[in-house]
Amino acid sequence: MPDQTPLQACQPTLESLPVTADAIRQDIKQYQFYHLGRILKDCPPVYTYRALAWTLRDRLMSDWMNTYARRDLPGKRRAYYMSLEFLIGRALSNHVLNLDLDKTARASLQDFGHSMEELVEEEPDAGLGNGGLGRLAACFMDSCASLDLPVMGYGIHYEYGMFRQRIENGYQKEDADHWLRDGNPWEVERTEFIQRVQFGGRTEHFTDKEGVRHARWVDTSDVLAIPFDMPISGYRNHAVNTLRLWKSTATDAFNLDEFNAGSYTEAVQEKNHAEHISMVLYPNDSSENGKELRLRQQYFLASASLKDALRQWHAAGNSDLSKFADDNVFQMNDTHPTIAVAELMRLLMDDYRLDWDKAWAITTQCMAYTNHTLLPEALERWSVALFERLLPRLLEIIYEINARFLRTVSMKWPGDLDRQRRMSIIEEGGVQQVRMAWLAIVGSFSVNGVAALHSQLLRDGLFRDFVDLWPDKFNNKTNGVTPRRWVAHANPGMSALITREIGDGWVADLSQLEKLKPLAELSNKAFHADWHAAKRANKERLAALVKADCGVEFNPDALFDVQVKRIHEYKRQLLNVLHVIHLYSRIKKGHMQGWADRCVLIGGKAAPGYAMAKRIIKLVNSVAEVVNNDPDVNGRLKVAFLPNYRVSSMEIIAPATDLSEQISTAGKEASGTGNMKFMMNGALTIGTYDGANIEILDAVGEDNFFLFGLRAGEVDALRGHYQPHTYLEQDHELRDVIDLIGSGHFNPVEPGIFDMILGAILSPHDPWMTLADFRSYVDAQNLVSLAWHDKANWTRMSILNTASSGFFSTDRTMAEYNRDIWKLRPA
Ligand code: 26W
Repeated sequence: MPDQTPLQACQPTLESLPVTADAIRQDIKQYQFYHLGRILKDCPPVYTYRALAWTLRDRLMSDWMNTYARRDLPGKRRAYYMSLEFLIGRALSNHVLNLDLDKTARASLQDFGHSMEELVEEEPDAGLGNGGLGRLAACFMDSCASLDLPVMGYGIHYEYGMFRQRIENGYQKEDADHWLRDGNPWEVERTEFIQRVQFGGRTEHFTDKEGVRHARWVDTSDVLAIPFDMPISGYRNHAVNTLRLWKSTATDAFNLDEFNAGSYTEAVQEKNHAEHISMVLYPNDSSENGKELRLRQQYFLASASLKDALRQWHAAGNSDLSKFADDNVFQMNDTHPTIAVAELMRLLMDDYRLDWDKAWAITTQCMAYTNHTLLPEALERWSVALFERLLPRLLEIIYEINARFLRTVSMKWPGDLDRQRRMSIIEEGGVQQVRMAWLAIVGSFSVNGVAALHSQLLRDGLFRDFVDLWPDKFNNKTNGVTPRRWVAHANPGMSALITREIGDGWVADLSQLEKLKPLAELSNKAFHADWHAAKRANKERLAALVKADCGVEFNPDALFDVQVKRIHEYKRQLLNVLHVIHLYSRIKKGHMQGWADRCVLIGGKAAPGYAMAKRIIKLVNSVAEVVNNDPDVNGRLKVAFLPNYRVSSMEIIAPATDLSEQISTAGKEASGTGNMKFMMNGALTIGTYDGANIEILDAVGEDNFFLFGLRAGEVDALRGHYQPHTYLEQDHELRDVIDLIGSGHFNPVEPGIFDMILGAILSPHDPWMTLADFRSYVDAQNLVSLAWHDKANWTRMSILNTASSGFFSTDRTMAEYNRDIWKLRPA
């Protein structure tokens, strides 16, 4: 409820509804009967879920309004988190936790014949994101609310979220995720704040009465952006922030000519076209595909959000635009929304008639950019021709930004044409392209990476020229995850245990987990036993899920070895599979010295167009099929591929994991955040010196972490003379693994299907250098198995991992963004 106008009509502080079990029960009944038209008896659980969701949303409403009433004052500074992705997952239990209503809500459900657990399962995941970047945005929103920071999220109200993954004959199949089919009980549609977004058309330049030159964008095809607000509750602090998601729709003005000519359906088609913009999330998380609709989405988000932020700022009683940057900051989640730089310039100049210098000063004082990847194929570039057609006025502005910027460059480095070419926002060459990362850097006052190594590599590599020019713009903000969802909610058993020992202050201040350190000592037998029992119960819960979804039996006493994340060559699920095959071949040969029984779980989605990633999934499933059914294995090794990995599955997986696989090629994983979820839940990590693994290693100490593999510098140094065959020659265990795949042992009825995988890892051009790390990985895995045998010491290391994970709370991350970039005052 972020606007003053409706609030002024009501009293300054709105009363909240009663939160007794009776009152809640009464409201659920009310919604179920009077609103949904379902009688109590035999009501399908989905309706009871919806009635409960509305009942709880009602309990958030007064805090939601009051949060904005407190903040909606002139001169109050705010941040806006702009992201094409918010991977929220489910909201019900999150709000229940934040409102401290778990016991009450359970008690209120007696009459309905459904348990809380059943109702929770009725909520579809809000899968409005691909992976790490989208989930990070959701964790950030949670922490901002819990810190009572005035931050609003801006995103897209996708009708279809991340596709659902099915496995058929070992292959990934995609189904549409129509998560909004039955409506979304949490959201509030706010048609009073609709914005109009322009596309196409042409620009006109003219001189006003005072003789000043201006531009206007005319003959455009417009679409409307309707905001849907999702409440983001803070942890027990009565703060409720807003995630505002824009849905596209046609303007009401139908094409009347066509209408009158009897072409009703053609006129309606326009509506269809407009609605496409927010129809579906693009399922690529590492390579841009240059699709026009994607650029439309990006501009749609940027334009609607900036107009809305300007509207809010005016509504709060402000008018002097020279103060706009004092009151507003926009954090851009990767380059996806960075057309916002040019759009804010356009709004300030064309709509508010500011001159270039004033508009540029404002823009560059309120834009901030976060980079999430170093992979060159993920760097967004848009063809100038496409820009010209879709956003002609924005292209003009980008050209002007670039011309002025290149003048700065040439003043600093006169005659250095090569540098100018490298730094130009417009890439010349066959097809001219707009480099969105360069636009973001030039237009922002802050540029950050997401882990210490990542930020360093950006400084030394990709962004080097810009660091030479503006060293103070660049900073690091190591990622985190929210401990509310990822520990308090996902791991109630361990949470109760921690609270019993150190009180519940850790939920809002994760650094307090440090207090567990003394309890890790081996002498604390009782605590150790309870810790182990909590983990064991979580493993049973995961084993049930694996049984149900994969048909594979996991023994909760075995080591649970887990890798879940998007499937990508740089993340090296292949290295994991090579190790699994190696374990299998050890069993076949009877080499059982130091053996530990393992259950290996792999899960993740492959981008639908990424053939190699899809083949890797097939390999995992084929290996699983053979290993799980070979009588020689006899249950000592189990392998499963968990279909449709998503936020709600991670809530079961992380608490049950013993060993977290973080095995990317060094220098390629910007940060990783799954690594943090596992650590918080007491898993040990086997990992490369990459991304936030390095900071995890620092925090927990090298004795409690299984480090292996080349460092980023070594990977770089090896490029150009990488010789995978030398590893084969030196390592007969590696040879056995490769031979086993090559022999067709895992694909007797589909000959040749894994040739492309062997071709990739045996190539001297393999950018991920999988074979270079095989030996050191297997050695580290052998140490894992040895460590697993010493149960007491494993539990000690597990406790130490949780106890050392405080730094990885997004509360800390957000506090750093706020201290260094946003500079907001908690309300
Ligand atoms: C344009 C296609 C596209 C879409 C998404 C390219 C790149 C992306 C993202 C940047 C991919 C992503 O999710 N990156 C991940 O961001 C996480 C949060 O910072 C990091 O923890 C991961 O290491 C990083 O891969």
